[in-house]
Amino acid sequence: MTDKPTLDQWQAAAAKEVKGRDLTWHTPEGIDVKPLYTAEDVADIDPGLPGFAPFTRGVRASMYAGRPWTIRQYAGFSTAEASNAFYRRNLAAGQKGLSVAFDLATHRGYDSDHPRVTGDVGKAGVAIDTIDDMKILFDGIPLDKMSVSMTMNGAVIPILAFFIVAGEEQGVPQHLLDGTIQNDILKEFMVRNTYIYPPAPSMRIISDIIGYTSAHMPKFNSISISGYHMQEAGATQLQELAFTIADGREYAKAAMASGLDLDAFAGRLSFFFAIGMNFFMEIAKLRAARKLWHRVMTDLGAKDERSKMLRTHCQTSGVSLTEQDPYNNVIRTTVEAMAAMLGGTQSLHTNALDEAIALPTDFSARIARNTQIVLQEETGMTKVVDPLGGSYYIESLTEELVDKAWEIIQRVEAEGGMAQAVAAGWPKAMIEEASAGRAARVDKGEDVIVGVNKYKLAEQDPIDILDVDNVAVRESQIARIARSKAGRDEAKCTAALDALREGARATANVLGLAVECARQRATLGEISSAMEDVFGRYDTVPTPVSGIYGGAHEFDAAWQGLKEGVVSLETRNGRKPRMLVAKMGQDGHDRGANLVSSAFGDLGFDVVPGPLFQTPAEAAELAIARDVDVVGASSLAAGHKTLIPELIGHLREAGRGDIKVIAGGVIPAQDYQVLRDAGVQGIFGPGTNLVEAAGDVLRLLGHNMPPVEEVVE
Ligand code: MLC
Ligand code: 5AD
Repeated sequence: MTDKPTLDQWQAAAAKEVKGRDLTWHTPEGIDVKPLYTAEDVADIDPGLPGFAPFTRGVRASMYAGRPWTIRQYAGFSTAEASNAFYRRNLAAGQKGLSVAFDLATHRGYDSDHPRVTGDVGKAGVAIDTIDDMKILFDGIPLDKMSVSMTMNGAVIPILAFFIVAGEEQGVPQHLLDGTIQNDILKEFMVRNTYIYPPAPSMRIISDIIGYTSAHMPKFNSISISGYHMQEAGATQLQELAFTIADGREYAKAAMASGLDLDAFAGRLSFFFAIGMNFFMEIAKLRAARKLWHRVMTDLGAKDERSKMLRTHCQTSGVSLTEQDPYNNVIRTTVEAMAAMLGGTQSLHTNALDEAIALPTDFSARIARNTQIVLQEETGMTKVVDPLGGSYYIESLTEELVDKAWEIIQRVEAEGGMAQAVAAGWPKAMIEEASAGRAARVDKGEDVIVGVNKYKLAEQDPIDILDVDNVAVRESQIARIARSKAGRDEAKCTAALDALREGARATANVLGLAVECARQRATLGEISSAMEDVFGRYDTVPTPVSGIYGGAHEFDAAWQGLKEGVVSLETRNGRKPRMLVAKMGQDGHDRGANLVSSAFGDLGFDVVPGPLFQTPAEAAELAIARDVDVVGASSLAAGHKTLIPELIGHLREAGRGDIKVIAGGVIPAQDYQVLRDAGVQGIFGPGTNLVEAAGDVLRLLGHNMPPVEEVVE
């Protein structure tokens, strides 16, 4: 018998094969992943058993062998009728739970007839103005049988009130309502930006909801503490993990401070994570999250083991998907879905292949849904609980993530908790730095994205996409608001709204009062503004990071050429080229805008980072007041066909048609001609290389320079 080979012998053999090249993978999380893990790496690790503390291996003993995860596709568009029909088709085809996407007007507490939301109604989700819309949304869907998730954070009070009353009018008492409300405001202030009120009253609203649901809705998950949007905004998986657990801790503390007993509500706190392309890191992240949450809840004094279970929904990563060669997205989503299941998720949304440019069609939704059905029903993968448990790599990575995340969570605690940290701004800055670093690696070809920076197609065939006619949706919503108002008892409605306003001023539970407003047919906008009268509306100013994108390109000839171009424009015009990065409508997705501001700032542009939520008239006014050369309109929520032409109209009316307008973001090729006809002079879709885009902008501003060499072959 030969002796067993030693680790040193393996090391030598591997080094010989690769001629001494270092095979360590330095991940963005700051983890040095080795090319081999062995029993030595896990000698001190005992992950325990599924269904038992600390739940590293899963929250249920039988996991998917007993019941598979819920196939819960997030959807919503246009009117309540159209979304209801879409839900019913999907449920008939094998979807198991519902998940409602609301339009941005609804998110931000505006009725569809509000002048600030003309470009947003029905676009990125369904428009809900009144309890009548909510009833239509769930028509024929029994709310005591179907679990419903609603992604709502800003206008969470009117939406949850409408849901409760829709159940009531369907004959379902609130204690039987099953579902989840997102209700996670801290990440809104960090990355998603659909907040309405300032942080303090927003935190009070969350405690009110936790208090109300724990008393009256025992089956309802009061919050979905979300890391998803952090990863979408560019966070590393470690940042996503740490900040999400820290957010959870903050909410639990806030609810306790409002007088609630931890074990009375903790079992209904739930979570939500993104699952991107770093396969094993994602699996380890979910396992680490469960272990960390158990630790945090034990620390806070929870007694009931169910209070310490981290139950989560996952969604495959939208930002990992591409406009280019879009069928590759099916592959990416499948890989991500497998990571979510191997990590032990309770519920999953798989993205559609047209994700980078539009909302799903029936066709793309079918493939997305079937990705999960095939995994559940054809592969046998659900038969064994936590099949990767005991893997040297997975167990070791799980522990490393636990330790590294714990350090960040401790830092948050030391600085007064997550609400404080969010107010101080450092988590957002950390995420934006990670985002700029990732963009630089992609644009330089260091991080490969197939079809975008490697193996590019010579020609792209556009695919069929869903287009929502927001003018028609808006008109039908306005008509329904009028009908709803005509049928109500004005005096009772006003009295209910007055009671809500007074209750907000005092310490009453605002959800309880809003339920009465919903019964009296108050609209979403009316309920929101009754609270706004007391709480105020919150605004922030973007603060793009600097030096990261430019720093990564410092030694590139193309980048140097661009910087010289900027200097020559400055010499010619007597001032730096000036660009307004505009965000119009209720689209708060600011990752693209922040990246552009920061890269162009690094190049030497004078960048005016426009505030979120401007109307086209306000953006035009700001462009003129700051005398910019070019406006870059960033649109990620489908309002571009309405908002950008309006902006150009306002510039022309003011005699400043000379200010150039370019557009960037989630803009399908089908819309390019409409925008060009309206006067847009450059369009930059998803996956745009910022170095190339900057060359185009310099040429547009009159700098005579050759096309920038392709950075990546
Ligand atoms: C589960 N059950 C089992 C079992 N597994 N019972 C016996 N044996 C097993 N093996 C039981 C559970 O205990 C539970 O009952 C019931 O079955 C349902 O299972 P679940 O595991 O709780 O799943 P689910 O109901 O789907 O709830 C999952 C959740 C929830 C807890 C994560 O919060 C949820 O559905 N979240 C979805 C959030 C979402 O869709 N978000 C979209 C965001 S999109 P009981 O009685 O114990 O409850 C977004 C994008 C954007 O945000 O716009 O920015
Ligand atoms: N329908 C389906 N999916 C949606 N998403 C956002 N809005 C909708 C909608 N109305 C998904 C996308 C996006 C993520 C935030 O949620 O995947 O990346």
